[in-house]
Amino acid sequence: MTQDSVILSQTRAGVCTLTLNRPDKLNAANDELLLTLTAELKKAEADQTVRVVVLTGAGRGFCAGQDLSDVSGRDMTFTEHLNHTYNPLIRTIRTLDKPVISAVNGVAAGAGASLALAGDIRLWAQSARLIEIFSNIALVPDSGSTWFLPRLVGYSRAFELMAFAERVDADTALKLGLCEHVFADESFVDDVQAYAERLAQRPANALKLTKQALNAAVTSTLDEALDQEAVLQQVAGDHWEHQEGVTAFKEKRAPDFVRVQD
Ligand code: T3D
Repeated sequence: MTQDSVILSQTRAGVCTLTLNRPDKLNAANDELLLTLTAELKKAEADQTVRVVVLTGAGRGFCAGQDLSDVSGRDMTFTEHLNHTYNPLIRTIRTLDKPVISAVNGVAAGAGASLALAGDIRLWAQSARLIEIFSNIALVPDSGSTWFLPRLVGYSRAFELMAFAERVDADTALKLGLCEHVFADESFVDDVQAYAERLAQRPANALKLTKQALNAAVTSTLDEALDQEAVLQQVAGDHWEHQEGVTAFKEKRAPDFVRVQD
């Protein structure tokens, strides 16, 4: 991978940072970017040294959605294109067995907004903004926005944001629950890395199962969620991490979920 790649990948202290790298276009997504990003996520999933994945953008944008200069003369329908590119990407993020942080460094528009929402955790820079911009070009929100946004802000607020393509700034995003933390622009990269490294110290197997349980629970009944928890709790309870957690509690020390191995 070179500095010219559409996705840059760097792993440090268990944190794999994948950077969308088309800064001149605010990281607008072409097929190469979308397919490479999906492949890099799968690589990070398979890499035992990676415990947390961070998605972010190079330059002043996070992702301006579909590259509009790349669509004319396309030999796929919209449906085919979404099924070929965006949908596998969003599914990969949500089913990845490691936490994915959307580190929204700048504007996130259209499918870029969906990408910003798709992370398990969303960290924003103070100057970031999110725009469900699809209606400006008379399209329907896609790449998961119709699923993510109403679950976070409610149906009517989601509809309003989509209908008017309103810009949501970082303070509003925090109030609405579109992000968990807002960091200063100047220290954003370091603050995200520090947060991700903290997350990387947590028990990886338990977080994998927690992600699985939460994703299932969002669309299940309480009964189904209780059953699912009971199954996954057995898997967690049989793992060495659980032993380490209990032993550390009894020995009155901090658990070490990284150094202790299977
Ligand atoms: O399968 C399918 O195709 C359907 C899927 C659809 C998914 C979607 O994402 S639809 C939505 C597509 N995205 C947009 O409509 C956003 C278009 N961009 C904008 O409206 C604005 O750029 C922003 C509001 C995001 C940011 O505005 P601003 O003023 O901060 O920046 P800018 O000056 O507009 O953009 C900077 C450069 O990036 C500029 O290039 P230039 O003039 O300096 O050479 C601009 O053309 C380029 N750029 C920004 N967004 C895109 C883009 N180039 C291509 N495609 C873009 N989406």
